Amino acid sequence: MIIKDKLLLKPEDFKPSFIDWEIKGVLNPAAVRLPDKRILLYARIAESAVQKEGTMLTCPIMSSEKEYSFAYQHIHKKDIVRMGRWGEMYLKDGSCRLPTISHFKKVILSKDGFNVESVDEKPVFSGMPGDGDYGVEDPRIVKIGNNYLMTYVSISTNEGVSTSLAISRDLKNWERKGIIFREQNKDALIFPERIKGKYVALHRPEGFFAFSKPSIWISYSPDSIYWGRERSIMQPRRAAWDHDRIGAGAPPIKTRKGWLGIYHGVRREEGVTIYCAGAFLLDLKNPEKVLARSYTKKPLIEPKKNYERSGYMNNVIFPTGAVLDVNGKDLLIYAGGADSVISIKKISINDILKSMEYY
Ligand code: MAN
Repeated sequence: MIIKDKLLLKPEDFKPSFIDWEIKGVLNPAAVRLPDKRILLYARIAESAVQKEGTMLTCPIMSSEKEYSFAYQHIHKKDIVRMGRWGEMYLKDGSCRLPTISHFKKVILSKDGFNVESVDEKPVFSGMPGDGDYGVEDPRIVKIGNNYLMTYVSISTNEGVSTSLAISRDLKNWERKGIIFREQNKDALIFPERIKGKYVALHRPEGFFAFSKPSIWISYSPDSIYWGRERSIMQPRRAAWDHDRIGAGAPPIKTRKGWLGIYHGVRREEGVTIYCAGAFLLDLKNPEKVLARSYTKKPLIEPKKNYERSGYMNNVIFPTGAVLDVNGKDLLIYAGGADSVISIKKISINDILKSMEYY
């Protein structure tokens, strides 16, 4: 199988939000084709203060403008350094829960998906108190009718690691709809069209690990806000590259053979955790029915490149975006590498369909 790949974005391509901050990773982007045929990415920027004595925001958390202004006026000077302003967003020092805080930046790619045309300086989407106090991560965007729907991981003090939904018509102004899949549920994405009148999503509740391993679930909704009729449709497999946990990656692409999805699977081998990417095919009319899946011994993509083997988290390929090439025959997969960089992989859809085991 021929995979054409390219390292697209790395931390040095972006400016940290504050002096004395550093970008630890540029990863796990949403990808969607724009009406002018170029491709838009929402890149996740994970950053933190450089850890040295007296620097600000060692454990950043989103705060409200009111809280920020109060502190600015009333708190002793030395404490002010523990707060910061980030465009329209306000941060303060929080309890140490996450080593980095993430927001999204907009990147425009050429029509072929391989060249970066522009990178926005300001965040296009960040967490806020009550919806990602500890940041937002791993977005997925689909267009349904005139609306763009974005699912993203929101990490909040009271709601933990959940999945939220936001809707936009212009990819700039987002209406936040709140949490759709509650605590310890991520890797959620919505299908690009309704099936039998219902919105369809894949998601990944963590479950009780000793009983069932984290697997891919399906869920339906009449309005994209309230979800139900859930069940697990794909599970980790014994002695496979996806032995320990799996999660849906990019929103599925409609092909004549079925819904083609790209997912990640994790295994631990001799103390090393490895994230690979695989493919699956779901029935067009009944997406609960898994028609095919990458063989247990052969993932679609293994973390083989240097930028996937070493970085913030070694041995990680984490696909979150997939767009059909302008030729209609190839798939452009956008993925995080080692939780540090973003790459593109171009693979022919026929090759992907041939690489799977059919049930
Ligand atoms: C989890 C999440 C992702 C991350 C992977 C690999 O699934 O934290 O954001 O990319 O792990 O570390």
